[in-house]
Amino acid sequence: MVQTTADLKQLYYQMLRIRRIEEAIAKRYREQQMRCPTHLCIGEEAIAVGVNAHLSVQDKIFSNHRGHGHYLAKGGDLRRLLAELYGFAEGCCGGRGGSMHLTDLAAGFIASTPIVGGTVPLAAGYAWAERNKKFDTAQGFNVVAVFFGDGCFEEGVLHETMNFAALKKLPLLFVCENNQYSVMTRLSERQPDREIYKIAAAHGLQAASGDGNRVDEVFTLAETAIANARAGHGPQFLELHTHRWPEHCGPNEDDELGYRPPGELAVWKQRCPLLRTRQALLDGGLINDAELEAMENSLAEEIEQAFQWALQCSRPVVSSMELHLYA
Ligand SMILES: Cc1ncc(C[n+]2csc(CCOP(=O)(O)OP(=O)(O)O)c2C)c(N)n1
Ligand SMILES: [Mg+2]
Repeated sequence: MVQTTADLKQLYYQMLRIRRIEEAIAKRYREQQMRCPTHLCIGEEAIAVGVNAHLSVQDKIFSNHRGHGHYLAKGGDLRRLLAELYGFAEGCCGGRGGSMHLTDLAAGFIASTPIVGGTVPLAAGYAWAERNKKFDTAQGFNVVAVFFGDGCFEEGVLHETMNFAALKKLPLLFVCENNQYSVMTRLSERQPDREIYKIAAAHGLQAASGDGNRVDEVFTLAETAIANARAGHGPQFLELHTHRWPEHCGPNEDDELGYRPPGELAVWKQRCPLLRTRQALLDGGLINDAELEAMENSLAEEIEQAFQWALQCSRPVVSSMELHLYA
């Protein structure tokens, strides 16, 4: 449970930070200097923030194509994220990966990849290594979390990995961001009418579902799941309901394409995770306008400085072309 006002404010600040960074990326993306496909997480910030609030640097996470929020919430370096989007050598992946290949080992963000389901077995391998370490009764296991979408639930490798994780009692948290869509195809057109988390439970995982747009709910569900994994109770699964606001890939909105039922996006915008938390803070007299403005100002400055840093970086040199290749 979110215990203190300071905690709730911190969760709000982290969500706001991701939102403002994603908006700034969207704005600059239109200048056509970032030449990599970019999937924004606007509307889905509460999941990254609520889960990562319980993970230390010793705990590791893996992510997918929509990974900026996960990277930032885990403490990944903003400047190196931006440099990566521009393809510069100082980027977190040396400018070779772009938006969908992020890493920040110092923060415990191991990797994201664009192959749907690609990082799921990698996360299990990491969790298996943690499971095989000597158990520290005071601290428990280091936990590994892997973030993926509802579309990934249709990948065989996810089900094989859930089976393996249950068998080996891995300290692994599966986080399914169910935003109802795989690109432009609704869940109801792709999967029979059944709940994702119940299928995970059938694989032998401890599984729960909740409102992924309520950061306090995500925080509480993740707290229990991560404590269970840490204590050696085996793999955990969270299905969190949410919605992506922008187009699947790129900086724009695409509601005019008509793949969502009319009005659906507007309903989800009313369920904005930031709006709800800000209202709760204001209603409780826990924050005032001056504090909210100070948050906005400090973020605007941080983001501007990070872009300035990233924009003076340099292209990878040709002689480095064959480095980091494995064949
Ligand atoms: C194995 C594989 N199949 C197809 C794709 C193309 N693809 C990229 S993202 C995506 C949709 C993924 O949907 P979901 O997992 O729900 O994540 P979301 O984009 O909704 O966050 C697809 C099909 C891919 N990258 N990898
Ligand atoms: Mg989806």
